[in-house]
Amino acid sequence: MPRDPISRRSTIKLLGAGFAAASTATHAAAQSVDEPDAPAKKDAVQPSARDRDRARRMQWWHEAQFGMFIHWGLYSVLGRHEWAMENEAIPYPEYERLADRFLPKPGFAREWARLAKRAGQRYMVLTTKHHEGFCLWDTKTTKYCAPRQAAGRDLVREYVEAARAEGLRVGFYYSLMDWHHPDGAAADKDPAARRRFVDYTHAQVRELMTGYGKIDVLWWDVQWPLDRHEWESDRMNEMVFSLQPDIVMNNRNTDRQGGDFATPEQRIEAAEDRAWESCMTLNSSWGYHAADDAWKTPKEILRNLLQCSREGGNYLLNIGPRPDGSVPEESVKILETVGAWLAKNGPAVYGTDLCQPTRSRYSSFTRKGNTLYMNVHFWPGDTAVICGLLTPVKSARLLSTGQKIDFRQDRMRTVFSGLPAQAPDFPATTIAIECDGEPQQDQYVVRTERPRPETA
Ligand code: JFZ
Repeated sequence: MPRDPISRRSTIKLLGAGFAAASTATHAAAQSVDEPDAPAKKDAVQPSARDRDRARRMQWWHEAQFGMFIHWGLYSVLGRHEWAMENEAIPYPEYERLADRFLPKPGFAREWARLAKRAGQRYMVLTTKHHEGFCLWDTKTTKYCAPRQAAGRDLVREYVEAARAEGLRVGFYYSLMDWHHPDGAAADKDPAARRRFVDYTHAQVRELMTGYGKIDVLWWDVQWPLDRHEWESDRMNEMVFSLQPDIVMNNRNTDRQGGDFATPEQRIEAAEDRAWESCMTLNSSWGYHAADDAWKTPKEILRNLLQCSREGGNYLLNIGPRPDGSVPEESVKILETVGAWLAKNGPAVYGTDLCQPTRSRYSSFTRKGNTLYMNVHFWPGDTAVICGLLTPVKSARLLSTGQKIDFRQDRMRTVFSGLPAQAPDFPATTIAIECDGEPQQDQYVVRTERPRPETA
């Protein structure tokens, strides 16, 4: 069965427009009321006001499509995955001494931001503090932070400035779980410990939300050992929104409920009726892991990006820099390959709508309006075929060169012919197919309606 022809992305946009209109109406109505700020009324409109505002806050994020995740901290010195501290039960004094060797080179953040730009990524999300508890910014809450250790600098500030200099949106990852804080585990059972730990955390988040100008994304992570009520997450989110009215946040501080977007990890899974972002590593670690050679190929990465685009989600792709901030060459190469492809074929990815056609073993489809992008990742040779494309095709061309492509179409098959024997582009070659309406593929017509042989 063809899916709902209205894309989720367009639905989000439509809702956004509707909500914007409703918002204006509510605002006008509120102004005619004597006490527009009366607490009871304000509380009553609060949840829907936040929901209404979501479409506005999320607009840039949907358009951005592709972001850079950066896992970087003391674990980068060890180079054995960001969980090494727990996985190897490294004693605290020994782990803390890693700070002596965490020495970023000048300009590391500009290198990341330029790389993200070349990769076609439009936002960045940096681990301001991972589970290890070491803070990359200048915090008043602890001495266990880069400016007061050997690094001697506010690395978050350098990152924010670098991202802005390249025109990229700025995101902060923040781990609620903290293996270093004395109350980080006791908070679960001991109310006094919890009070201290929650206050510490709220204070850190306030610093991050006040000291660095406009922050575009707050990416919460692991909330162990407390639930959203114990974290006082609703109050924490209100504080964040009061300081950063345009920010978008995931739902990893609210028992995975609510939030602006869902965060399927290491997999692509469209969330129903809400925004989502698939985050993924390039090898199998988030933090620098010197011996992890399980690199994905540029083709795998591009196919993942195309799948996110087709299903209406964002792709947040990770790098794990070394302690000096340098990015492993394998990562650079993959990102540059994908970025070079995007520079020529961007319309097949950015600003796309949900795409109903899926059936092909050599192409990933994406769509914008009535244009179907057939992103051929395993080149079939001089002809390429789509089965059961019901929407009449008006014209076809190679996206990167504009070269016209011959085709013929009937109800069973649309055949693109006269193609080069070898793939003209890598990791995929995109055929832009102009259709007379929103492209729809019937998955079953081929099996049920195709004339069969007269004898078995
Ligand atoms: C967390 C971290 O532990 C990890 O180091 C990394 O930062 C990653 C982005 O987030 O890991 C998780 C969090 C959630 C799940 C799995 C791993 N999950 O819900 O499946």
